[in-house]
Amino acid sequence: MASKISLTRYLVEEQRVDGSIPAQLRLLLEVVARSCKSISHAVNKGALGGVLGTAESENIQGEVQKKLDIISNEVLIEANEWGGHLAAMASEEMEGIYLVPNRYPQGEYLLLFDPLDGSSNIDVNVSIGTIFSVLKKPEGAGVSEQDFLQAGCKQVAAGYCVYGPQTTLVLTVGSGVAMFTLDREQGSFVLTQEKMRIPEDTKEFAINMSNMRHWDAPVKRYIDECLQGKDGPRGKDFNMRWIASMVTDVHRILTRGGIFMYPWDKREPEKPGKLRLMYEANPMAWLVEQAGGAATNCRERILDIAPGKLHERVSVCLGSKNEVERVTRYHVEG
Ligand code: P6P
Repeated sequence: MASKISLTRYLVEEQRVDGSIPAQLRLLLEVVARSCKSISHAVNKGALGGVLGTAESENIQGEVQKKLDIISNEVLIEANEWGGHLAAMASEEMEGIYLVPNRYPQGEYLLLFDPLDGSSNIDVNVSIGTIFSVLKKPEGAGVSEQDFLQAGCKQVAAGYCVYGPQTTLVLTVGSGVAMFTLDREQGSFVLTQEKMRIPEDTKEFAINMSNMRHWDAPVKRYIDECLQGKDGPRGKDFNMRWIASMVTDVHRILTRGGIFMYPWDKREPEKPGKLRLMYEANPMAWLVEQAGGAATNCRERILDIAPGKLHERVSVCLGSKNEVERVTRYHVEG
């Protein structure tokens, strides 16, 4: 039986291949992975751990926070602040950036995360997850929110961890996408798939259909054509999935293909979309592109978008390349 390759061994061997994982970045990724193990443990306890339900607070997004949102955020902050690999962190759950306290050494990386994506699914035992993105801190003394405002193509690492039937960590440092499954007996993440690939075509779309009446015309056209099935212009039947946890919908797409869409709609026309650019769309877009897929805001490549604000939102269309290109074409054609 082939020996199990741990996350640590994978990162060390990748570093030997192309030097894409300097020691400090490897340390950061291993600390994030350990944090995900802790969050998985808390999530798996559920009602037995007294961690379900809402906290008496809202986040910067104006969303009621779940107890596990706050617990997950604290786990990531506490695990990463002392190691000397980070200068600061940013989270969906915090309004401003979190500077590494002066009592700890300052590092050269910036870590951004959605500590627990899909929180509305926590209390009903549906898969949720952590999404993270790593940037290099620009040269110069100190660190500010401005230093975080880098396009997604500047990421040096990105990944997520799904807390589902298995706890699965998916990661890229720019040389493909690798998947690790938590071996609870050993307490370590074990490599279970390398070079994940998204098929260029698909018969499966993921979108919240209840918003149909609010969509822009190109989105309505694309979904309507899918719904017409093999007798329609697409000449094939489509299936639909919507888990309402981006991390889980994206994991399905990385595993078997598909297209995920959360487009702009008329409900809040001043917002470009619901999902956040810096710590949801950017990491997922890089993972998808590294697996041979595509990711746009329905018009332009997500990874090219120059961010203006830390918590800015974006319209998202990602997954199987040929489907994303069709949706983007419909928007550009008008
Ligand atoms: P809706 C979860 O709250 C999230 O940010 C994503 O993980 C998910 O794809 C989306 O929102 C679900 O939104 O409007 O369908 O509940």
